[in-house]
Amino acid sequence: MASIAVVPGSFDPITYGHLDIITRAAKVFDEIYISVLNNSSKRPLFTVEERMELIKQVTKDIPNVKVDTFHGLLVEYAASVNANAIVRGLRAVSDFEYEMQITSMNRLLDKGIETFFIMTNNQYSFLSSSIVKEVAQYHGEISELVPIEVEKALNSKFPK
Ligand code: COD
Repeated sequence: MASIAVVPGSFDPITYGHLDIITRAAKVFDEIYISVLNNSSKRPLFTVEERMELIKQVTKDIPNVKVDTFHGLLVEYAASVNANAIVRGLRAVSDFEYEMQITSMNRLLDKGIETFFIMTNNQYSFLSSSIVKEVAQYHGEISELVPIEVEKALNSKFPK
């Protein structure tokens, strides 16, 4: 049986921290779905389509990656693509509480799915989409935080 994992998230936008987790997960699982949550109650900077397009561009060299979107419950979506695993990244102790909460809820909703955690690369332990957006808004240097495609997209959202 093929091992299929979902890497879910907001990815608003994708950063080198996300990309590191995706690259490492793609070495372990046969197939990876990078799945962007479509949540109408949030006000993201990038549309779902823009976020998916950026993810496609920056993962084009990873053959076993598919880019998708979902709404509603993650476990129901994971079942719909025959995934048997969810992969999440862990940056710091502060992530742990939130991750434990959603993992416990997901296990309550679907006992067949396992969640795997990949510890961040130290280099990216401080990195989040929110922090990148904040720096980009004030035209700070972000080239070490996001791929060039994402940097360009951020610059066009925050013109000088
Ligand atoms: N280093 C390592 N990992 C990182 C880094 C970094 N620098 N930055 C982000 N990550 C990891 C995050 O820890 C996360 O695992 C992943 O990358 C995605 O991060 P985000 O911030 O883009 O996405 P989140 O955390 O907002 O995604 C939340 C979900 C969409 C997964 C969640 O809201 C969800 O499952 N919603 C669906 C509703 C549902 O099923 N609810 C029931 C469970 S409570």
